[in-house]
Amino acid sequence: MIRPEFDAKYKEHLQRKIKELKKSCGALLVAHNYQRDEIQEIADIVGDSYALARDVKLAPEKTIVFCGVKFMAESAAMLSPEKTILLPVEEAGCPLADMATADKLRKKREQYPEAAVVCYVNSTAAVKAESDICCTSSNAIQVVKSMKEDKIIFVPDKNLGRYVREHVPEKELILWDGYCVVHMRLTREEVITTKQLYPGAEFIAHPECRREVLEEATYVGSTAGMLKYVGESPSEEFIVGTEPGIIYRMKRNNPEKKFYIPTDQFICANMKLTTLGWVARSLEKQIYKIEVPENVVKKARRTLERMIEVVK
Ligand code: CIZ
Ligand code: SF4
Repeated sequence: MIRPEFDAKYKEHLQRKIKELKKSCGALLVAHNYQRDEIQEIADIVGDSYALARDVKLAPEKTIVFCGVKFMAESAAMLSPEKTILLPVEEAGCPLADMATADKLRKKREQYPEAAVVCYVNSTAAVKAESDICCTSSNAIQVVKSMKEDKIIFVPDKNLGRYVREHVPEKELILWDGYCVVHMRLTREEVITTKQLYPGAEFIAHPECRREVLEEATYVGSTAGMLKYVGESPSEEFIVGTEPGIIYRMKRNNPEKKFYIPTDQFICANMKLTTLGWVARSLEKQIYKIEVPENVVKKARRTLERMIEVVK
């Protein structure tokens, strides 16, 4: 790092400024598990997209600064229509979510009229509006099992879909050809080499990873699941198969344990677009307000609420 003293001072300056701005406008700052460490340090709540949407709904604050990517802020906005949800960087999207469109999904439905549509939370509001129920990586298996239909169109992540299919063999899953551009990068070879370098470490992975990678894991789950697992497992060392932002909380909760990443190519550029400077700007200017068209909100909210009813 160039000029580390300047960076440390500047970081503190921005964090102080954000705290003051937050206080003066009564805002709540929430951050996804993949956000930068310095954002997680000052966030009021850190979690996965589902926990954040739920906590935003329960919070008394009327203004929420959502440090994450757009589909997450949209879900929070749809579940809390009375609140103002600000996304600090307008361009913070998710390439996986953009791999499915409402139009293409409607066509797929026509092809399989007897099938139900389960959409992963990593999808646009428009795709959620065309789906029957939503799911997250923590509850995808439970949601698919709960459906009365035998045939399920699972959109948009094929890796998570394949993982669910293996756990729910009684259903026929039609997979969408979408994937997370970050999790797809990790190869089995990289995992095997990292395991050889750290023979005492357990490998844990996110279901958005390739199947060959998941086969190497002792635990497969969402970021919330992984956090719980590393706390409960007797292992002292872990190779973490997901975006390394999660390691901030893993370390904080388990200071005596060690965490390794199996590739240096595992950064989600969209998640990392949000910096302290952009958060301060978001609070100062009250931007960017997330607004989902009313006709989309009605149907998409129902899709989210159905998931909440199934998993509660
Ligand atoms: O649902 C989320 O927050 C995502 C994208 C990942 C996870 O597994 O928590
Ligand atoms: Fe989207 Fe993958 Fe980034 Fe998550 S890690 S926001 S799925 S691109």
